[in-house]
Amino acid sequence: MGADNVIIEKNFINGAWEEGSGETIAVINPVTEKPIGQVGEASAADVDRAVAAANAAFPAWSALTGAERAGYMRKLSAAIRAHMDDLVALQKLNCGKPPAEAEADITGSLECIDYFADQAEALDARRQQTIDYDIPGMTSVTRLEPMGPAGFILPWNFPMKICAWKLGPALAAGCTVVIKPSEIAPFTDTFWGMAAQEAGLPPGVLNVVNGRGAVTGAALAEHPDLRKIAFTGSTRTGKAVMKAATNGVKNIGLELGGKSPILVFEDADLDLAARLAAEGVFYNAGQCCNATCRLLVQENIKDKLTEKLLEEFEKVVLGAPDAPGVTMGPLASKAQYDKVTGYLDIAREEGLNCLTGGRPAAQFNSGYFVEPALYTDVPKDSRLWNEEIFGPVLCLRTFADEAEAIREANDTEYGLAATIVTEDDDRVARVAAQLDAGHIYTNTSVAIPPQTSWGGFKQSGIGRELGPWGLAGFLEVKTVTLRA
Ligand code: TXE
Repeated sequence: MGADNVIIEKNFINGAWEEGSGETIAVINPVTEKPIGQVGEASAADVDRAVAAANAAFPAWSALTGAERAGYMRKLSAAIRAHMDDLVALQKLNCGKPPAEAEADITGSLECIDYFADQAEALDARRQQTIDYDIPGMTSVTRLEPMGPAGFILPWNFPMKICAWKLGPALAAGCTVVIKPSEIAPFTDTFWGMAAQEAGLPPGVLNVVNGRGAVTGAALAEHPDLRKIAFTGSTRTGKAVMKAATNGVKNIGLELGGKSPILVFEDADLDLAARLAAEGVFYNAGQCCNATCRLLVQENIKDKLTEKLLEEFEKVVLGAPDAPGVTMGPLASKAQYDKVTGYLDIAREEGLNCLTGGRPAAQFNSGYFVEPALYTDVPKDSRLWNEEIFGPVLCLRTFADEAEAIREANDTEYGLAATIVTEDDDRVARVAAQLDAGHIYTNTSVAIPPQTSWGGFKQSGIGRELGPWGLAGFLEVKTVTLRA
């Protein structure tokens, strides 16, 4: 593996690399629109063997102490560190991310594995705890046990980091895993197999199966011998995965779409507000589940904020990852480009008020580039206001007062994140308490430290990743009640 012109990725099953027995899938560079490599698709039979390997490795892996597993996990992150340059290069090539964004996906995954290595060590002390109650003749202790072999179905927007959000807690808890990377961005996630080899992980603890969702993903989601499926992707596919996971009554973690509001109140620092709204929808070309794509502004500051926003839009430099001064890359795939430009067409049909952008970028000979767009006074029933676009598209509406701001922010089937911009701490407390979202940011950018929680209300998902909640997502609670 490496950032060569033609990359051929295999599947990593039971500690060995093998060709997939399914079709060959081309992987495309979103800047050139040309293939940069291929993966051999894992068939249902290949998935079967990967799941069998994860099951065979489970008893010994789960019997290790947390500290022993932490030792392996630190070697895993050392392997990533040792290949940092290659991984950043792959990320740029496969996802079109500018250098800082490409690097952030890799360093974010390292930080997450290191954090959960600490959690694995800490788990030894709290694996068994006495329950505090007073019933004569009875006493109880709880034991935390690993759930069992787990399957991950992964997206393409932050491939390594989102895998680490699942892999860290799973390995820390004592679970073995089968990873299915996105077929759009499979290279850096296939690297986990190489990292496992370098870290000396026992065969079968970490397996990687490449392929399309309908083939490899579906085989994993419905496999009866997995105990958990952790999925990040669209709400539509999440529902299909949830249905498939009823086979074997698997535990599920779903991190799905978002349509996250940013609420700017009249007392806000408007330079900060404009920067946060723009940054939150420009990062990764808007392909973030927590993109600040629904801007709610108090009506008396709308004009001033719009002026400042336009200045932020003018600063954007679109281009290939290594072109000078680039701040925004292309969309990751043809499918995503078609989806986003489709919404720009819908905006024209709906007659939306477009202040800038709203069309594909004309200055490139190839690549999935889209000019960032700002729409104002977007009607409440507009599809652009209600549906996840996953591109650099910012929609703005105004509100009269705090109650209306909260009502409008919550008026969505999603509930992943929300941002509040105000200088009033009492307002922060009041509004944060009433917003239906899994992570609320106030006067800050939408970073996701591994110590915090990640996951959504409503149709943004089920369960929480990261922090102690992420670890709990891979643990079963067993209570042992004894005669005292
Ligand atoms: O997602 P899918 P896509 C959203 C975003 C984006 C849209 C579509 O709005 O525009 O989803 O992206 C696998 N059984 N997000 O089509 O289909 C697939 O192979 C099992 C939000 O890429 O959800 C891939 O590995 N697996 C998001 C994974 O599911 C299946 C990140 C995600 O693909 C499957 C990405 C099936 N039937 C997209 N069908 C976020 N929350 O950050 C597909 N897959």
